Amino acid sequence: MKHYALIAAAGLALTACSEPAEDTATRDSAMDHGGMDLAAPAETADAAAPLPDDGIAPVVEISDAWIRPHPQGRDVTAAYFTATLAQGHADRLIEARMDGAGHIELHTHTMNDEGMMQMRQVGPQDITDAGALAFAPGGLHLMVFGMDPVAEGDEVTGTLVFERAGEVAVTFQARNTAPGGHSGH
Ligand SMILES: [Cu+2]
Repeated sequence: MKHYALIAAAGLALTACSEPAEDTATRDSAMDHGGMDLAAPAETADAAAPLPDDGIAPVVEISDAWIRPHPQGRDVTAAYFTATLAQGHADRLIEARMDGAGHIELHTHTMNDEGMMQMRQVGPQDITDAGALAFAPGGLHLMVFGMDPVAEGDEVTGTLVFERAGEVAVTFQARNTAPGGHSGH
């Protein structure tokens, strides 16, 4: 258990971003997004690789779109969804927008060299017909900045922008747990 302290610190880092439910005692100080342990974006060699052109226009379907209610007094939260290709073989999520939000970044959680979970901003995310592109707690998430607080039960409309499929309208349900009985990892 020699990594216990690091794991505890990682918990705070998560709290600072997208997992605010764990530790209410430290939430208020830790939710300052500017103070979180946010790693610099990594170089992604294939980020600009062209999508294979098979002549089939992709159609993207979105399910299980949800957004965490804002922690009290904060304007940063996380949102999640599952994207699948109903038609076509490859596409790429390049941007997310949400009504009332200042801006939205694509983030993920990764383990750093010291074994701590860190958030970092990532570039466009590819989706293929081999499986769903899942934004879920503990991994990829939309980091939503500057939005008026939402509460459980609210709905927030938004748009996911794909390189080929274009703009896909999405309604995010404000809720504290993932829909469909899936718990976070
Ligand atoms: Cu984040």
